[in-house]
Amino acid sequence: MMKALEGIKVLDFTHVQSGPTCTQILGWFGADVIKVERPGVGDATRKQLVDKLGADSLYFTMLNHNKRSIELNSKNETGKEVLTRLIQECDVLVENFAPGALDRMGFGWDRVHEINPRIIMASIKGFGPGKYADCKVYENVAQCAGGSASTTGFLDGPPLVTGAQIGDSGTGLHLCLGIVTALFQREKTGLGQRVSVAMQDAVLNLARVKMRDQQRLDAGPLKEYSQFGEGIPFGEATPRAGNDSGGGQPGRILKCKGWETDPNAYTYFIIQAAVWEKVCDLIGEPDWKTAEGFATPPERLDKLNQIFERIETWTMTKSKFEVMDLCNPLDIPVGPILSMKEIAEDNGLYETGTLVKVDHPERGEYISVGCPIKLSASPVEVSRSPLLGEHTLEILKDVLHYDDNEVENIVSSGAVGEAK
Ligand code: CAO
Repeated sequence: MMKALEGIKVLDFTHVQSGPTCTQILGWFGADVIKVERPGVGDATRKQLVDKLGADSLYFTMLNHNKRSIELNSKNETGKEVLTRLIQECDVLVENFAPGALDRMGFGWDRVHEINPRIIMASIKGFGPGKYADCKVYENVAQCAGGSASTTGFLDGPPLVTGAQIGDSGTGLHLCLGIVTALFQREKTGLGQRVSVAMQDAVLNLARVKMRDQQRLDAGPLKEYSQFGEGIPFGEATPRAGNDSGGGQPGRILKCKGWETDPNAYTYFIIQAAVWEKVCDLIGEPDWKTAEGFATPPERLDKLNQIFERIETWTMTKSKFEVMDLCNPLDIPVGPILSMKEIAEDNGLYETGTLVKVDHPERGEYISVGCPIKLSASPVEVSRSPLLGEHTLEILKDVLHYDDNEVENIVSSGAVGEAK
């Protein structure tokens, strides 16, 4: 079956996590993603967090499926010529170098646009224009600068970063949307354009509800935060909300049977107004359905600790899966806290392609996360990440149409390392 982005060629000048997540999605949707890597070195993640000596790390393999790799020194004169030819051939250039690196290479936007006016050039930087524009930025820096860390964690503890890579993968997703939107616009104008996403901006976009709460503070305390029920005054900024729900429906993480020994024997439990009566019956507090101070959502806001403590005495008698089985038929929203081990063992996720098993020549079979976006007419087949320079010759010949003589000259110039 045809793939949505079939025929689109991507010059993938990305490294580490933020850029590679973006180009990996483009590859899953059918684009021909050509990853350009420094000869002999490649993407730094190939050799980071190594678990199998000599093999590309899971860090690299899980971020670089469905790509081809060419080794190319973009600072070598012949390498620059090859890169120019790649820019001519490709529809999209994606990069997440440090600010200014591409200009120093001689391939800033003006030059790239001049070489190929149809190309879309997509960039990730840590910050947008302004006083921090020149900073190099990694995941946790973005989580802090985008407002996520200051609003994550418990009120009496320090700011916390989250395990979900909202700075890197979150920004990659934003960039991906920008690229396909620019491709769509190119259909009408025939012209490429620049797409830029700053990691700070992407995190802030994902933390949008916390900016909502910042402004609501002017109108008084945030009553759905447990802090309100505990009588703790609010300060000037959106506070950390522990495990309180970010929406209008109060929720908490509650202990389940086995919590004393299992760090993940917990459930998330939401007391949605629409199912309050069912919650009361389930936990054995039928009087709360009509009792003064409990019957309506606003009345309950200053009693959330009492209410959730009572619900927890019930959840502690059940496993997190029993809680799910009992609450789901009643439409009470709950969610077991699943460990990565439990997720890795969930057959249903393999059936949908959300988890996949991939074979790799250096490391054997490993589990990867497949494409979370499902298109009914563009099925995703996850293929393994390329070895460093695995497709150098193939790309020089088949994509860039160099003849054998020219390829020999390019190889002997040192521009592509030891071509494979
Ligand atoms: N041939 C020759 N040189 C190459 C090359 C190639 N194929 N690929 C990269 N290089 C060079 C670059 O041109 C750069 O050289 P200069 O410093 O002389 O300009 C050099 O390699 C290093 O590139 P870099 O500065 O991007 O890499 P770094 O490891 O020092 O920094 C990072 C990494 C991620 C902090 C930085 O790239 C950055 O801030 N990127 C934008 C934000 C981002 O994406 N962060 C997410 C990272 S994941 O947490």
